[in-house]
Amino acid sequence: MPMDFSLVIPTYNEGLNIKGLCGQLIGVLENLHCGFEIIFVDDNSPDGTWRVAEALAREDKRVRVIRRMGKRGLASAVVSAWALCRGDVIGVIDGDMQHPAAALEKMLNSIVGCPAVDIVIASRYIAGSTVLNRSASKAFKSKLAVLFGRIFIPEVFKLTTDPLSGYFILRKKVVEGVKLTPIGYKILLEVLSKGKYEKIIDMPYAFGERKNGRSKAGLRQSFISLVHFIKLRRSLKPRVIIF
Ligand SMILES: Nc1nc2c(ncn2[C@@H]2O[C@H](COP(=O)(O)OP(=O)(O)O)[C@@H](O)[C@H]2O)c(=O)[nH]1
Ligand SMILES: [Mg+2]
Repeated sequence: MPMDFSLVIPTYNEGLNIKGLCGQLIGVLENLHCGFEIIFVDDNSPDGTWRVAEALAREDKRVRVIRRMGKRGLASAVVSAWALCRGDVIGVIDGDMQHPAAALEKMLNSIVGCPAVDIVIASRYIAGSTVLNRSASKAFKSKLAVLFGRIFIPEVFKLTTDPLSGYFILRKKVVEGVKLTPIGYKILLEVLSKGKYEKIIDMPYAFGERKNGRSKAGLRQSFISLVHFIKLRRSLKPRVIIF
């Protein structure tokens, strides 16, 4: 596959998950015969995830680690890692194994084989996708976020079936020279609002269960998402409201 791919994995207390995930990713990416790098960006996790990542990086030169000191935030971690990516296609995947490594094959094939495509989003909400055992409270919070998103930034929410997805790839030029200033979790919204792109594809996949550890997405994150929607509303062109 003629391209270089950089995949970023944001982590916070994922020490028990990343070895298995990294092995799976390397297996999938080696089969695609593309150049690749896997970049862990860890916010100095108390469980020492960065230490596990550094051991993986010592074993394989294609694995890199960024350890951020004194900073927290999924989306800001991803933005700081993307700035250091060498690939012409970049991406993001969670570090808890909810996002199957195998889905990358189709995602990468559809960007490489089609020059018009700039972003490929793994979507939980199209035909062919499955969502495993999501708790009622998570499902409710997600529905609420979609509702608020549709109210505040409808032009962004109609671009894809899963604007809150945390698993996607894009051509680096989409965000090159673009100032991304996300807060909270929803990095894709920032890309869709500010990036330079033409075609987006949604890809079905099997959204799984977290392997080990706990989710960090609590009520606080829901509130931060709401503030993010409002910030994006202000940065986008005003909507014309006709009475
Ligand atoms: N670097 C970094 N990663 C984070 C932070 N918060 C969450 N993550 C990672 O982002 C991914 C998604 O977080 P998770 O807690 O699973 O959210 P959920 O899937 O919405 O429940 C996981 O790999 C987390 O370890 C953070 O503050 N900094
Ligand atoms: Mg998760």
